[in-house]
Amino acid sequence: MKVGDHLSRPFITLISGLIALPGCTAVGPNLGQYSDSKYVPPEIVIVTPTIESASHSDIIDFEVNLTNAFDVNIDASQVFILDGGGGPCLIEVFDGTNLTQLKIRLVNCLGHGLVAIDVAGEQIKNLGGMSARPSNRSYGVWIRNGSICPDGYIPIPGNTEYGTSGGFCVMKYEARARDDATSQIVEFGCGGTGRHCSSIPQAISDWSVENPATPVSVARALPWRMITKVQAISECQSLNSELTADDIINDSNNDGTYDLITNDEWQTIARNIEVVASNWKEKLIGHVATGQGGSNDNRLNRGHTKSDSKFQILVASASVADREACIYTYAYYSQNWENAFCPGEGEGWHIQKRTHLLSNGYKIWDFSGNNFEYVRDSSLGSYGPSATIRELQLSTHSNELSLSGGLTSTARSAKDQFGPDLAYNDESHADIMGYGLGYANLDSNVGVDIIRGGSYSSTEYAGVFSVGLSSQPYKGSGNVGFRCVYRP
Ligand SMILES: [Ca+2]
Ligand SMILES: [Ca+2]
Ligand SMILES: [Ca+2]
Repeated sequence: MKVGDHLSRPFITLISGLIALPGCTAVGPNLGQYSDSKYVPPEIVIVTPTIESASHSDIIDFEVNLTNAFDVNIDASQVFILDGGGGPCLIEVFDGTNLTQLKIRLVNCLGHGLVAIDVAGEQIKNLGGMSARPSNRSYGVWIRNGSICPDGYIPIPGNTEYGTSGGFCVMKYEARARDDATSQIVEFGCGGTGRHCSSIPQAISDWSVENPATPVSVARALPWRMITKVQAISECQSLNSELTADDIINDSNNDGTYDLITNDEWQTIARNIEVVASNWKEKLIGHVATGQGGSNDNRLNRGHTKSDSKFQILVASASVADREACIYTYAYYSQNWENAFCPGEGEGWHIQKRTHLLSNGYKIWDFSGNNFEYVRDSSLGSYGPSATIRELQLSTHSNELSLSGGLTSTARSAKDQFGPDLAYNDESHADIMGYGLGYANLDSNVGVDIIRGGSYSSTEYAGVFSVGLSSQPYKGSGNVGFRCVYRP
């Protein structure tokens, strides 16, 4: 792939490129009077495609606008697919030598997920023979494989222990806000003007009440924050065709149900991630301390969990290409990688890798790290003191309690309510929290809000099982977001 060309650009350019508005481009030299100059390189802009999603039989056309180009000779070898699950696709180039009618078409995309493209610049030259820089990255188009899941959602295998045996669909990314008035994704996800949401008074819990928006699952832009759990439930449920709460939950129109993810659904996903070997550093599932086939360094990746003032690392957007799973992490900036791939064979692995693989082959972004995420439930009592997730298996956490607000109310121990399936017994594990599983903040006896997964600044406290109980509702938090599910 030709991804590195983009990622070697300055930071600010990359950010603006990923969230560029239709028709805009990441690099925009002011050509002005020099527009015919042989000293200004040509510019390639891939126009937003006219469709947002496609079936396997659909064609996807990307028009390409060229500026200051004199000689063009593009064929499929200069077009690169950024495969976010929707590929593979066949590439066709139309009018590859035409300065004004160049068009790129994708056909026979056979996956389920996003595809985007970019174009190399070597074969597009100005009057002086100077080559263009690589194009912008196109918007992603969702490819559907006939899945029962809505666009942007991925299927999750069920787990009878959590009452989800039929499976369900979940947002592949933390929810983004699509402005109802403009239909644009809200760039900072918080109604403010910065990554801190600092222009929003903390007293405002839900900026979207005044600025109505709809939750969508896309890679670009920052996740939806500055929202209460009550409003997050309302936003997810607003996607239903029914109007009353009872009708929504009962699915009276028999067209499935959108909702905020429950703790049972979170556990279904987290325990699925737990038993997929490639999510582990040593590609071995679970307890593989020294002498059992691995070393005591084996652990699950924690995602984007390390903020840093030097690199201005805070909450981040994602990539349409799942392969770029280390994008915008501390490791990515501090180690100055040529691209956003995590190191190693295959799709690579790093403790800050932002994707996890599910047993059905789908990938989910930021299930650990980036934003904390609400679940629907509230807690009703004390599970014991705060502890690492690994320690939830100990006798100090044997209380069995139920949660309220979800779809089931089964009483469980802390390990079964929030923790992994397997037992993790090696106390000398190299990971300070043990196996990258995360931390359980159980300080409050009764928690009105439960947040999972940790955030961009949680470091070792983050993990797919991490949990925080809060006795007060979160109001106007810049690091708490949410994720919707769809129950077919
Ligand atoms: Ca709304
Ligand atoms: Ca329904
Ligand atoms: Ca998250």
